[in-house]
Amino acid sequence: ISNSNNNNDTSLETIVRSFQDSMSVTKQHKFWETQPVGQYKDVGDTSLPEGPIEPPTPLSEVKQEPYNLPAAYEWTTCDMSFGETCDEVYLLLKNNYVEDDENMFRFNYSKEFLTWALCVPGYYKNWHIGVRAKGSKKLVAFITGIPARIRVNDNVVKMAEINFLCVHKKLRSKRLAPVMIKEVTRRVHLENIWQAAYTAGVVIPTPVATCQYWHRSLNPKKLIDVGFSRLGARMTMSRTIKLYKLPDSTFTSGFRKMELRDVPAVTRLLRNYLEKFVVAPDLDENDVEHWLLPHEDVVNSYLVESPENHEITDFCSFYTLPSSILGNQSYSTLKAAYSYYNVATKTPLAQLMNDALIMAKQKDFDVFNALDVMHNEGFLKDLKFGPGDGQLHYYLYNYRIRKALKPSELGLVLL
Ligand code: MYA
Repeated sequence: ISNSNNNNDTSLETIVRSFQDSMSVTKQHKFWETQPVGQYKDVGDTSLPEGPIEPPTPLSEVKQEPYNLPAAYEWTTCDMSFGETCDEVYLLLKNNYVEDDENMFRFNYSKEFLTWALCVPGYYKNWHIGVRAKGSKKLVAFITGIPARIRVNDNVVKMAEINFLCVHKKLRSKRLAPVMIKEVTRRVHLENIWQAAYTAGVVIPTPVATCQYWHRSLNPKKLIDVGFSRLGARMTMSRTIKLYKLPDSTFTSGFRKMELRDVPAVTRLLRNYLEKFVVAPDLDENDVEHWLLPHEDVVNSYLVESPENHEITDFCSFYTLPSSILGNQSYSTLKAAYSYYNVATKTPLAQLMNDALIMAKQKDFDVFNALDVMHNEGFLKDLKFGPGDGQLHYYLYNYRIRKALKPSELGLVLL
């Protein structure tokens, strides 16, 4: 999670953090040093081959029983289609999941969103893993995997996307996370899948890319009131409101909401676009229907249909991820839109994304966030996005790439 209080690299905090990040390669990683991931000692060694770090083992050699948890805890499979379980997962994450560096905001994924993010085409229910206290049956930890085909350079690799790793605040620093990671790994291996992709705000061995969040204010007064952003130098509130004002309606003719009948054309557009990146998902029509068809309060998608020949030439999308505002008298929720997949072949990308901003404003979002992945750098500054203070590191498990990627070489957005 990131906020707009980017201090242009002068604050003590920023200096300390960049120092810590540069020192993180000297930190010990008792767990990660044992895993088939890029190790710091190998950074810069271009003689190592690209691809799997270790070969698959025969399925009969994969451990058949779950890893041991501390005696007071037990594994549980979280059936997200079961209302009560979905409620428990929702509450665990609402109260214990990712916060910004200053602990002002915490992600508040909705139940609808969690079900969408987890019950994907071909999902495995037993990759939605919980830990309960044996006595009270209270859910205290969670980790998930979903299946995906990810292309790295010329190879399409079956992978798990790992997300929603969460340990209750009262159980932190007890080495529960490594057990959970090993257990999800075991269950992924049982499906004969040997690679994974994941993102995290922390630096561990070894990022394949480090991206930055950018933020575009839609409701600057609220963002300033809750401490998400600050009034710029020589700026008044009314000048700031004027600066971020957007038109009431979109600009591009033929711009409309995506519909079910558009799935084949959007799939073609997206597949063709994602070819340009080193790491990107390999999406078929089923995936596009699941991930990109508009879904109220979860994902919004728009496209440009040429008024002349009805060709679909451009596409943009964003997902809904509110954050709880911790300890503010007047506001409890920050409504944030996150840029997802965007493709411009005819409309200028900045114009397309300005229309996305207008739609987000119409839908009452407070802020529009985007990573500097894909071609996003081409519109961020023009559309008045500012750099955030949060970084997001991308990782691959059991897959080496020769050198770190630039954010613009990534064609993958994880939720
Ligand atoms: S990223 C979101 C992570 N969640 C949060 O930030 C929510 C708030 N925080 C927490 O709930 C806890 O602090 C967590 C750690 C659960 C994060 N990714 O149990 P510990 C390592 C990977 O004592 P705790 C997301 O969901 C840490 O470096 N490793 O620590 C993607 C140390 O290892 P080492 C992490 O604070 C997750 C060890 O854990 C992360 O109580 C991808 C300490 O364990 C992290 N975000 O709990 C997971 N944070 O000593 C990897 C800490 O070696 C998937 N650690 O440094 C790998 C692929 C698996 C599938 C493979 C299939 C083939």
